[in-house]
Amino acid sequence: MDRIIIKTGDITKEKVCAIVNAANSSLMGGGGVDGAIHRAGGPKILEACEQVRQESYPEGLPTGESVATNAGNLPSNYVIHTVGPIYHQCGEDCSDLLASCYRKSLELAHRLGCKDVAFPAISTGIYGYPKDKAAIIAYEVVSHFLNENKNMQVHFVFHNNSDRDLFIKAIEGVS
Ligand code: AR6
Repeated sequence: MDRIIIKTGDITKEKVCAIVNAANSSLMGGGGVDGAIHRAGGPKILEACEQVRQESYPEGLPTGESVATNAGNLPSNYVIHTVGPIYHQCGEDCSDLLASCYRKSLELAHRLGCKDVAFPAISTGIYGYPKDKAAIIAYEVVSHFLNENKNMQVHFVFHNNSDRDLFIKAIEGVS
């Protein structure tokens, strides 16, 4: 689909309306893409996350949910924080939870008036989700959403070419 862009790069540099962060339920930052977003975006994002925690999610953001904050110094307008499943903890429920991360982030971006959204490969780093399985879920949810929302565009941003190529190979059978 031509409204899906698959590329290699650093998601913090994406000039889109919203970038998605593979966060953890504390929303207080971490390693991987989460660390990169907070480092590049500066303290305003963390302040907004603290406010979200206090006002809406004192126990933490549940897995599969998404919230939006400002994007601090980043070129995007919003950061949408979502909590992917930890693969070895969720068994059969993992795929639904990962699908929920993509779907709820897209719905939130749409409500914010965004026409383009960039995703990292949620849960495929520290949270251990097999990259090929995660690719198919991500692609299916995004394609379905874009079919219903013709004015939107999605960027899948991979940290390196081998992850990008693995994604392209994994979705060959479903695209
Ligand atoms: N741009 C694009 N992709 C990136 C970037 C970047 N700058 N940096 C890393 N990736 P991970 P998770 C890729 O571990 O598995 C954090 O500590 C990376 O290569 O960031 O959902 C959170 O606080 C991988 O393919 O997220 C949580 O505790 C993908 O992003 C936990 O990690 C996701 O890897 C979340 O783990």
